[in-house]
Amino acid sequence: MILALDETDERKALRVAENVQDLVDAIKINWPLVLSTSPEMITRLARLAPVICDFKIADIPNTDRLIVEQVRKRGASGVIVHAFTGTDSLRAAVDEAGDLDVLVVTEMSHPGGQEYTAPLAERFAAMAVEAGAAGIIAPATRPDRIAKMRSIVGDLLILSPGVGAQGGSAFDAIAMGADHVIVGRSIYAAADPREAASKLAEEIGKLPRRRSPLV
Ligand code: OMP
Repeated sequence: MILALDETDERKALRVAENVQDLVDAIKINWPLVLSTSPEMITRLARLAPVICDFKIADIPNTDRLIVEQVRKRGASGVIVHAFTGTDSLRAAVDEAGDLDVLVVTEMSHPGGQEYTAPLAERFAAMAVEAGAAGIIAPATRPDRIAKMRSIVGDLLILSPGVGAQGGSAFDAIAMGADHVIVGRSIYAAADPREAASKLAEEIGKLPRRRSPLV
């Protein structure tokens, strides 16, 4: 399980991260928390758990490369990148990544994800394999699509957001082939984040583990 820490109050964010660090495989940080605090938050969280920078990088190859370089220098373990910018941009990100896991967005989990990302998701998944990415992001809100993506990416990691607040189920996502679920509001906005994370861990624990934890 990966915590999506989109909490914008710095103290609350750190409190949640400290409370659940032993229950999660990684912490994902996105623009809301980076912009409400500072990029230093990446390094601070990396002392608690592996950090994935969800910057959904989508630019020309040189800019992608420069962003990935900064993410790596901050001590992150993974970075999320879009594929729609093309093979050259994706390759630039992977080439710069070194030990950093590049995770490629395929089909997005929200309803709008069906408009533009879903029709191209299979190509994005194939691009991730060809570019040498570590894994992909596929929607827990449409678990059948996780199974489809698994058939394309083989042993690559599949991280699956959309659990809880967006209506997806952690159990179904893992059962359909995800390695990790990404969970935000259902944990950090819960009255008791640790209890919420424990319940999810228990739910996932009922399934055989596909592989060892991220990083
Ligand atoms: P909750 O809906 O609060 O659990 O948060 C989900 C997290 O996953 C957020 O940080 C989203 O930005 C992220 N996410 C999606 O929800 N859908 C996607 O298709 C892709 C992502 C992502 O790349 O992590």
